[in-house]
Amino acid sequence: MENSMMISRLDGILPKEIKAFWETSVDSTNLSAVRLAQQTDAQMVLAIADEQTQGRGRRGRSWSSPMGQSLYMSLLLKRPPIKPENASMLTLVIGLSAVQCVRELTECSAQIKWPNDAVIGDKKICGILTEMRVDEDGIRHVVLGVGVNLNAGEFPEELKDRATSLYLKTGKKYDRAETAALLCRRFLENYHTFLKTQDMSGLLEEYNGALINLGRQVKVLDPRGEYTGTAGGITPRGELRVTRPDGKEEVIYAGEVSVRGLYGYV
Ligand code: BTX
Repeated sequence: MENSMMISRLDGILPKEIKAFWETSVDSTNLSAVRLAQQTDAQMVLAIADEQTQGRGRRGRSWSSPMGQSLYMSLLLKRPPIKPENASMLTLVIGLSAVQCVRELTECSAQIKWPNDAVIGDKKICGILTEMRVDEDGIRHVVLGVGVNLNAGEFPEELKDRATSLYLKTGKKYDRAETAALLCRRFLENYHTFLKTQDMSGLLEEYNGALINLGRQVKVLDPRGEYTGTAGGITPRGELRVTRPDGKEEVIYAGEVSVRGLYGYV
């Protein structure tokens, strides 16, 4: 069922090249975006829902998405002019956009945990799930799913240690439509910069400036063997530079490995 009151709140604040749908309850907005994209010729489709019953994280994990509390949105790009091998960097582009959005809304010093979580302090404020479908003509679509914890007053026991919301941080409530529109505006600006080179060169400085891992000790969860090192910034291809204790520099690619702080999540 469509939430027409909320969709009207996006009028005039959402970039006009994006066609938006706002539903009450869906399984996952990453899935509903794919369904809704078939109903429109628009090249960019935004699916938002008040609630997700099967909100998804990466690698089969779930994303807590209770009714009306936070922003659950997916931006689908149809046939983006991007080579499939460059598409994973869009995760970093939307991650940067989410951090910019949170900073503008709250003046909180939100940071990026490479590759794409937004954190405040050592707690996750936002998660991103990028999915792509490719066919013989290249990328058919990319779906950039973003969950931003806006007005949640508490989290389930198992998330309390690592999750926070803007409300818990600032004591203020945030408008989901305004947040979605601002995030989309920041994404489009960054996306245009990205398209010029199809890599992170134009966004490198800003991304590295927002990176919580920079200069910190990290544990690299490489399936071929874990190791610790010191994180540098990202490369123009969006890989993280990590220097091992013996001085050897590795560049790590998000699809293969993840990083943790030595004493916790960041
Ligand atoms: P992730 O795999 O990095 O994070 C998932 C993990 O984060 C979970 O296992 C849990 O520990 C923790 N977690 C779950 N819910 C929350 C929450 N609300 N806040 C903080 N931590 C949480 C991150 O995956 C990708 C999440 C993308 C979510 C968006 S929402 C719109 C779109 N639709 C959809 O199904 N997913 C995306």
